[in-house]
Amino acid sequence: MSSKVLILNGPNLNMLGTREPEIYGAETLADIEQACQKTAKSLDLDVDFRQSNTEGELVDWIQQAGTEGFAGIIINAGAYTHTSVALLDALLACDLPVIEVHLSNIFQREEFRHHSFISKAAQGVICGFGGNGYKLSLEGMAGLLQASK
Ligand code: CA2
Repeated sequence: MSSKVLILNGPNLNMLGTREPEIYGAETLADIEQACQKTAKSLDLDVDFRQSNTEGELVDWIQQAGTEGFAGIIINAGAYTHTSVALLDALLACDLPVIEVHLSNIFQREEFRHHSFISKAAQGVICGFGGNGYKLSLEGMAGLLQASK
């Protein structure tokens, strides 16, 4: 049976492709989801791809991930990356492998983006590869899940 991976996207990521293509690329979130579905298939993974602008909804999804049968979480928490102890606590408690992904290289940007609250809960962090970072995250997750079998 394929392992199920939950891919979570935080605030404003639904706006991708409409502004700031020089930072985030020209792809829409729907384009990224489509590429993730394709990559997941090739890795024998099932992907559930979600986006929310609400911190509490992201916390709820993380809390429910275990009982919903997910084997791992990939998360681009958007700006909550730099502010949210609530997301960190939920990720630490979820007992699943977590990979943090960012489209942009957050370390090349403003100082306030250099710190991530959620990295402490992540097995790995991928940033700066645009939408391709999601594909790299899925490959990383497939490796982690294979190694834990
Ligand atoms: O680089 C990333 O993936 C970020 O997580 C994206 C967040 C940003 O706050 C993080 O520092 C880094 C912002 C996503 C918002 O993207 C937009 C794209 C187009 C138009 C408006 C927002």
